[in-house]
Amino acid sequence: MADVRPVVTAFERSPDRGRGLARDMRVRWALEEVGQPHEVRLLTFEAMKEPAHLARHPFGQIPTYEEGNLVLFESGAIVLHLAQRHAGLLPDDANTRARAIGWIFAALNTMEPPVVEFTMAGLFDRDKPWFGERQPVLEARLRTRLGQLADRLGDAEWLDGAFSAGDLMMVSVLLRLGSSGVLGNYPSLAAYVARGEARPAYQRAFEAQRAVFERPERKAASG
Ligand code: GTB
Repeated sequence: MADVRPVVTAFERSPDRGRGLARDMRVRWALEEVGQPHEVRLLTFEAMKEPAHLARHPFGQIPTYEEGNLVLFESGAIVLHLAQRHAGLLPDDANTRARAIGWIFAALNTMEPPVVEFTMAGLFDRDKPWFGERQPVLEARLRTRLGQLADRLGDAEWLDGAFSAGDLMMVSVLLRLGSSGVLGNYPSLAAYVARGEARPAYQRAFEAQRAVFERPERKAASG
């Protein structure tokens, strides 16, 4: 790739307080896996809604990715782009490669919605009159998918042979369940997530985003 480093956008102050749960983390992780040096542009919530950022991201969100003339939004598209441009995140064999891409979509399209619905309700809807009835429904839907995923993973290390962008995305999605305790009933999935977190590339990406939260100027600003 050219000398100019690609630029990723991330929260200036992530609501997750440095726990690596925002979606820039999966892009940072992919960049570390493929060994691509990069810059991170930190944005306030206000800046995310300004024209300069809306030109990059029609929904005013993070992450975005800039590489020369290319501007991308959607974490899945960015990770897939990186996996296709660099060695290390997709297998060479065409069919295995197609299946790994399938796992990226499964992570984003089949697993992430029930994970997000369940965790968001737990965070923001506890005071709602319908919470007591709704949350068990969301949890049951989530558990159905987790059980199916655990069945498929079995005692394998990764979802389909060697670690791929599909695993990177699946682990990123499951990480959001961390504090809920739900994964406690799925030891093979908990171990799968732990294997992902133990990868040196994940660790480097995690430390980089945590360093943003730990910055002295951020601490001064938040009192
Ligand atoms: N489908 C898009 C993608 O995959 O890139 C979704 C992007 C997205 O949801 N971005 C969020 C955002 O910009 C940040 S990651 N939100 C601001 C806005 O919409 O105005 C979601 C997120 C936020 C916070 C936590 N957390 O605190 O734990 C976790 C995840």
